Amino acid sequence: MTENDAVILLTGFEPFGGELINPSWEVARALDGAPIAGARVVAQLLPCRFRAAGEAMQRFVAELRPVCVLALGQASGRADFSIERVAINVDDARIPDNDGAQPIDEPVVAEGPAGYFSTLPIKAMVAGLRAAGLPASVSQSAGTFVCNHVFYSLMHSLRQHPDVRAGFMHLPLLPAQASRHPGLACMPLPLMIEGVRQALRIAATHQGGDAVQAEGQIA
Ligand code: PCA
Repeated sequence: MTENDAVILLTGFEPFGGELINPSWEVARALDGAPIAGARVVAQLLPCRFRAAGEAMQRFVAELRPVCVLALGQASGRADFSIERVAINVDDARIPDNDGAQPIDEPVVAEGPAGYFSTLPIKAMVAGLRAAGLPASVSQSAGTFVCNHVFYSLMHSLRQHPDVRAGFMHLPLLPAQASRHPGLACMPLPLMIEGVRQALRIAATHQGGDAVQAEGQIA
């Protein structure tokens, strides 16, 4: 691996909402520098602050010119690798971010489209993870907090570059976190790292259109 290798940008968040750790950053930093499909993973930390995180994501994309981007976030209560389908143009915060900001029904990007779809092969990623014995699903909503804001900012900054595959994956809590929230699902860190490594490999190498398999939900 050299400095000239193609870059896969992998982001994680700082802790928020009273947590002391965020699995998304623990996974991202563990994979920093990893070779995947001839490219090199570059991990970057995002603040859990609406404005700063969106701006940081746009800066990382502009500076690193990645061939593929996967943003990771924590989703308390989710039980598996949760691959997001769509980012929507709204901030609606149930709790304040780490800056104390709590936007309600504000657009991520004024005059931006209502939403952007992930450009990752999300169903091939779900299928590949399951085939490797790892639990995964397509998620129809990344929420309306900082993760969705970053996901939307990412897709907006790449709207003229459809060749760059980009998207978002939520992760469960780590066991130490779940020990303080009885009943919530969790996953050990080594398994998370392995799943994200496999997901990145599929994201970077999958040929053609996405896999065709039903991963929808009935309301
Ligand atoms: N999860 C939050 C923001 C940061 C994170 O890891 C979310 O789902 O919006």
